[in-house]
Amino acid sequence: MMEQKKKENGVAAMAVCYEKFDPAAYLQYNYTPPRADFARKDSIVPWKLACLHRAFTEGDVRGELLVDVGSGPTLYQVLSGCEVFRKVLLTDFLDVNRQELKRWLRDEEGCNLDWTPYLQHVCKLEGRRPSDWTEKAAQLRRVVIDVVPVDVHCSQPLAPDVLPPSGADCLVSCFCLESVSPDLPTFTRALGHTRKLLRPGGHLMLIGALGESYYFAGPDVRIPVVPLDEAQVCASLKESGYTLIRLEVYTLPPDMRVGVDDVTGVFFLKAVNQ
Ligand code: U87
Repeated sequence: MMEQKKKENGVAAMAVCYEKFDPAAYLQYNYTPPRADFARKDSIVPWKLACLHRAFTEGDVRGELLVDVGSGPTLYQVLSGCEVFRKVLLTDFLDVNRQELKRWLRDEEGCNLDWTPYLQHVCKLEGRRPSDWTEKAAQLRRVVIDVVPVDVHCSQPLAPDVLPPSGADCLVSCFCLESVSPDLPTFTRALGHTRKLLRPGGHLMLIGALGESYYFAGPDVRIPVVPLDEAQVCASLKESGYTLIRLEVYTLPPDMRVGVDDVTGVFFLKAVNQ
């Protein structure tokens, strides 16, 4: 009983931290240079985009529906997947983030980040001309079917009738589970909840922070994070019922440590629900 209460308190405290999440500041901190410097191969964003490109084009990932868990205000994580899946569902806990995504999808004024260099970079990875980026933008706008609420701490993270009964064919989730979990058991449980969204044999692409204890989601918005190492990520994955295909680790060069968090590395993993 006491343990149950402590769990609930930790999760409730995280939700309170997220009330002040500032999408514009967040995008500025993490999605502009040096973290998103497309001229550098050792910048974080190009590394993430290369991992996702490879994972979606190896030939083993297919189906109809891709779900992105905890999209935040960002689109980079579905730029490769939107060429493989006919339907993409974006999700986030916060309305401010869902609104940011909807503004871009409807091609409205007031977007807090220009995704053009991202679209151009992924076109290059796909062997297309950077000028094909407008076609990729159109493709993304065509395939995104909706932007809906999600809560990874619920045993059913999405509303009951959002997904077909068989589940999604593939999940992608970037920097979400560790950034919303007060401790390792909560992270593992959240990972287990995501698996219920995925059909048997479906793939999970998970990106996350290593060694991080906090990040800023606005000038005075300090969000605590559960610090993870590779061994813990692998153990949580196994405990949640996933089978690991590949784990890659990126170590932050000193100049990528820009004071918006204390991340030391980033992991990318591809796993399968079987
Ligand atoms: C991204 N996916 O930027 N259930 O990749 C579900 C919830 C819940 C909940 C809150 C984390 C920030 C990571 C997007 C957004 C990810 N957001 C939502 C950040 C931390 C390392 C680092 C970061 C980003 C919440 C880029 C880089 C680095 C946010 C999302 C977490 N420091 N989702 N119960 N509660 N959320 O609204 O949108 O999770 Cl390079 Cl290194």
